[in-house]
Amino acid sequence: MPGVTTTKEPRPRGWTGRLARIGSGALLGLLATAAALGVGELVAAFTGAATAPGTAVGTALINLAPHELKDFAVQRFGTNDKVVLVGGVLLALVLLGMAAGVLALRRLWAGIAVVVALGVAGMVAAATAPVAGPTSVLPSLAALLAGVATLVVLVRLRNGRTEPSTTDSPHQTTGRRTVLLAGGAVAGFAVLSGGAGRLLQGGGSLARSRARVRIPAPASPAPALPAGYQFRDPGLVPFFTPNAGFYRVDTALVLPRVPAEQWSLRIHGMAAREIELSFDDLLARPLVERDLTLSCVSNEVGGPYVSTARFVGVPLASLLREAGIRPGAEQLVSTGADGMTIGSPTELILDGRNALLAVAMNGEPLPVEHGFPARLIVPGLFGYASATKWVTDLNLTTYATQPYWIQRGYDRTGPAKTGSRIDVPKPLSRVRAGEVVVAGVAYAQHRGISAVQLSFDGGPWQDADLTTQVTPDTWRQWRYRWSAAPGTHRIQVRAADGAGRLQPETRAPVFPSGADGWESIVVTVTT
Ligand SMILES: Nc1nc2c(c(=O)[nH]1)N[C@H]1C(S)=C(S)[C@@H](COP(=O)(O)O)O[C@H]1N2
Ligand SMILES: [Mo]
Repeated sequence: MPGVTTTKEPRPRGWTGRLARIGSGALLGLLATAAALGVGELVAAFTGAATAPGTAVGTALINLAPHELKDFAVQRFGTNDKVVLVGGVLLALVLLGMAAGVLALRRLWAGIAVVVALGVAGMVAAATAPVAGPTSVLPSLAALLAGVATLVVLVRLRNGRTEPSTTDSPHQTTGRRTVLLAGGAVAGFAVLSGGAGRLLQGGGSLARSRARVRIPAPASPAPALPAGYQFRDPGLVPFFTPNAGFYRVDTALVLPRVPAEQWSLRIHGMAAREIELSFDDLLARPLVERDLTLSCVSNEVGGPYVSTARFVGVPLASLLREAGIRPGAEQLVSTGADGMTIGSPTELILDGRNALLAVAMNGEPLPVEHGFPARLIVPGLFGYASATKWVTDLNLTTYATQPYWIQRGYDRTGPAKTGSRIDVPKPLSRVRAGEVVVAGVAYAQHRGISAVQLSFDGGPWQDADLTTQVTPDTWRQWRYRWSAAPGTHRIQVRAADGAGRLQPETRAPVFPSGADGWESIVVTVTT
């Protein structure tokens, strides 16, 4: 280190000295934060992945966020919104931890106070989570203790090295080495504990449970697919969305891990008798297989949060009737293992539609991200009002009970809105003049689609060709062969549902009941 031999001043002088001091403070803080987070992950292997400090804080932020921010995140980052959130939380923790280190070199107690505050924030977040248990605070508590201990030890070592009484060069050299060794040990410990924690949290047990599940043949198979149910033009999404491509929207930062063997469903509330079912009980019942389209209230006009799959499950109405629905049970409030609560009108579940407690999707047990081992799906309702994943509890109740999204101001019923989307050509793309295929999907779950129309450059509306309707619960693809002349053109699309009701032109935002408006794209036609 330049200047060490000439200076007698133990305190850093000038901006280089100050900078060096800030740098080593930040490094100590970073190490303390890493040790804290590592220990937190390790303890969370026993208390549940959702209770790890960073995850608990992230979850709390999701639940506190105003809907505008949530909508923005879903639209801007899509399914990546969680990666962005967790990254942001970790970055904030690391920066605050570094600040704690810098403070601690001056005043140890001040640095400790920051670490304690962070740990307490984690504990509060974990304790107030929707699925909090008595042990939920332990990872953040352990992280707090590990963070403080690391900070104290490293600061003592580091300050000991530059104490006025220890400025002799030989002493300094050993001191420096000790600090470096201690720092390295802390870093190694953080990586090991964090890595072990993550490994243990994952565990192969869930994958094994899912691999063991055998879904019996449905007593009522899906009706045969009619001829012409699908167009196959390049760029068009297939009728059945593959599971890996099925859109995913939820507030779960870590996927709930519910092995089928441990799953049970409780049906209670305004019911004549309470029912509890195991997964085997469920599979022993007559299963039905249905093709259903699901969409998200957060989907913007022309957006990607709509998909279709072949589901197998138990009719929800039969389960509720078995429990004996008492008069006045207006709403079924379902709860997922992530603590999510979703309310659906009882009347709609009972009106004969294919409301399912689903266990399989496109020929396999539900993927974990789509609700393994069981989820609800009620055709005609947006996902937030019907499609509870990892469902474990069905409560027959009144509208006085306010589920998650209703507390946040969304529409109480959540009917899925009619939508239409242009998939080819892509917005702002260039196509060659001549015949150009314009194609996409349109959906109005449970009402069906009766027409899709296109307008070019504000001209008259033209009918597009439609695939054969599979069921009113599924989307239809549409296609139009356009004679494209060179230039820049605007293409607009609109659909009419089964009752002939056109999508409204007036734009509506996602909040509080789903977006409205006609999708419109601009393409350039070249000669
Ligand atoms: N347990 C649970 N279920 C949930 C959610 C959730 O956050 N947690 N999100 C709902 C929303 S808003 C939608 S749109 C659908 C999406 O289902 P998917 O991810 O399988 O497409 O799940 C619904 N079910
Ligand atoms: Mo949604």
